Amino acid sequence: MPTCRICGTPLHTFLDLGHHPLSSAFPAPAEAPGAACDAFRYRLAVGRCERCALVQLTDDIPHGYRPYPGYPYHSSGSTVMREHFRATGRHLLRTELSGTHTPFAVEVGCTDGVVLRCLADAGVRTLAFEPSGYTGHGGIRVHRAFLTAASAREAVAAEGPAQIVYAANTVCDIADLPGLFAGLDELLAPGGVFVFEDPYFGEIVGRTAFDQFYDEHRYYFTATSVRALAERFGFRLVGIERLPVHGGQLRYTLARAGRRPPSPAVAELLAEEAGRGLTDPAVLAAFAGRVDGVREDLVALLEELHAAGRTVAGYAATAKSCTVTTYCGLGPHLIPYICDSTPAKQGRLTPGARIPVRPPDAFAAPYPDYALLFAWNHAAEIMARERAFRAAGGRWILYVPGVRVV
Ligand code: DWN
Repeated sequence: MPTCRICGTPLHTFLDLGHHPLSSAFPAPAEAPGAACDAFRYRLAVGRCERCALVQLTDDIPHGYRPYPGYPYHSSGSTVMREHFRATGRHLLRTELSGTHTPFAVEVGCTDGVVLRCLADAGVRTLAFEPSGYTGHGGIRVHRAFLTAASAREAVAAEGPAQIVYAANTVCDIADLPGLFAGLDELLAPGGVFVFEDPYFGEIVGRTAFDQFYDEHRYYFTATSVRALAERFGFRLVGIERLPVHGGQLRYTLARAGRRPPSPAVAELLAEEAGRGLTDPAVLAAFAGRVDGVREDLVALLEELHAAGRTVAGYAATAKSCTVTTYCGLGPHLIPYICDSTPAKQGRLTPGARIPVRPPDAFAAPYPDYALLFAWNHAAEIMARERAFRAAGGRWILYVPGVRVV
């Protein structure tokens, strides 16, 4: 029986989406299916800890399959995300870093470093812990290591303690959360804070956004589970903000126990989660039923369009699209290609489904009749940019929170 990675209590598995390839394993067309980077499969099932309520993948991915060389994701691929991270930098300067003499800020998993760049431009000393080997950090200093007690001690010896450690879309990926908290304990100044943002499980359930489940996200946090996690490691959840990006995220602020009272927003969200019964078995069973319904509706729509001779392309070969194509059994017969703006994905095939990835300008050459929007979290930005598609008679297919054509 799978057990909680944090407290060892049995997990209640509420969703099993079958066996999936790694969401960032885009093979070259010449790679033979059996030997290609997308040949590896893991079971994509999600469970909730009976004790600390932490929602997590039930199965571990064996060491050696990740991280990937040349990780193909970078935060600045979207105008909205770039502006979100710049605004985050300004927000941290105004709040946690204001009034601090020679402040020192650390980011864990910075990809292209938009937040740290913003802080560095304002005179803050910055350092990123980024083990992936990704190199496009825009000139900020990077320590190519995970944040652990040992790597934190090295940083403190060289730089002194940090006023803030920040992470976006990273904590949910980290296998060794006890190691991360040991690193935070070493690295943070006594009054320092850990601020992190990740997809909110409450939004995943509310929107039936099952495609947020994939190998890179081991944990799906709630205020309730983050409070328990923080307290286990000597910290306290003192702040919560709702963020509209990536389909609905939460930004959590943790301080050392006894250093800062929680803001009213913490108690409010804890009460809301209790009222919703967010991780009650009946609520989770209903969610799993809705996920099945989305699959049925999406497959039926795509088969109907195919039978009617209508053309359909995918838009954005997201990590989320791997979950959708694998779980729904979609391949090139229903989606002959996906257009994506990431050069490292173009000319390759999507993991498992093996749908060719084309550059964005292939979208208009010619336009398909329908476009299945896998980056639904960027819908406003993409639909505005691609308004000529609608003007030419094209229609978008969305599947979150339910399947519909717009
Ligand atoms: O946590 C994670 C986050 C936040 O992003 C990672 N583990 C992986 C990644 O997930 P994703 O791939 O589902 O993220 P996005 O931001 O929904 O999609 C990015 C992909 O979409 C890239 O391949 C680029 C593509 N894209 C595009 O082709 N045109 C994105 C936009 C905004 C566009 O206009």
